[in-house]
Amino acid sequence: MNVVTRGFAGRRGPSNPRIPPGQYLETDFPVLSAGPTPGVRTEEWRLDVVDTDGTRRSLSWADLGALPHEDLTTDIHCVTKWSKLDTTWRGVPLEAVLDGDGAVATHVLVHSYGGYTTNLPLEDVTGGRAWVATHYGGKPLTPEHGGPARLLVPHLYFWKSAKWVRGLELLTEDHLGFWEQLGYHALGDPWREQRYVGD
Ligand SMILES: Nc1nc2c(c(=O)[nH]1)N[C@H]1C(S)=C(S)[C@@H](COP(=O)(O)O)O[C@H]1N2
Ligand SMILES: [Mo]
Repeated sequence: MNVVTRGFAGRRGPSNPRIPPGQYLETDFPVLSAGPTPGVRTEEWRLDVVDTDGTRRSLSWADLGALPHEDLTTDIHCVTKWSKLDTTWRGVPLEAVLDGDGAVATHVLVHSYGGYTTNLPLEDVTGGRAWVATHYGGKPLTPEHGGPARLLVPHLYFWKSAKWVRGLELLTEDHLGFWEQLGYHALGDPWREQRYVGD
């Protein structure tokens, strides 16, 4: 029996256990971009992986397509407080993209077309927790949502899921990205409500 009244739910936040603290359920898919949408054609698209010793591999769209893809359904949580449940994606697990690179790395700074960056601990993008996503909802990613390819790290706030991914810089220390330099949390775990530095 559901004994949670409307008033109780209103004071204590959503009763859905899949909604992290302070978040509300969104059914649309809002677009949040800090700048204009860069138009990147797949023919020119590259993903550079730069290891801690400076060695660089550059993947083309065909290279990415040749890697094993996964279909996944997951919830996403934006720091502006919307959460969206059961979003469906197709992408390449980051481990397959790294292909053994980052053996001594602790962090990765993700670079996007347009200049956006975001930092992540390596352990948060390995172990089947991050993808280079090429499809959303069964269709190729639209440009406003990060097409042709974006990072997808659904267990962290969605600003970590860099759209228009361009490069992965492997590091032996944490270098803050775009929002992180402006005071957002270095990790950004929605379940611990790590929105800003000090949370
Ligand atoms: N390159 C890039 N990636 C980005 C952003 C951005 O401004 N530029 N915004 C981030 C933020 S704050 C969020 S909430 C999500 C939004 O993704 P969406 O527009 O597909 O909803 O993308 C993240 N990735
Ligand atoms: Mo966001």
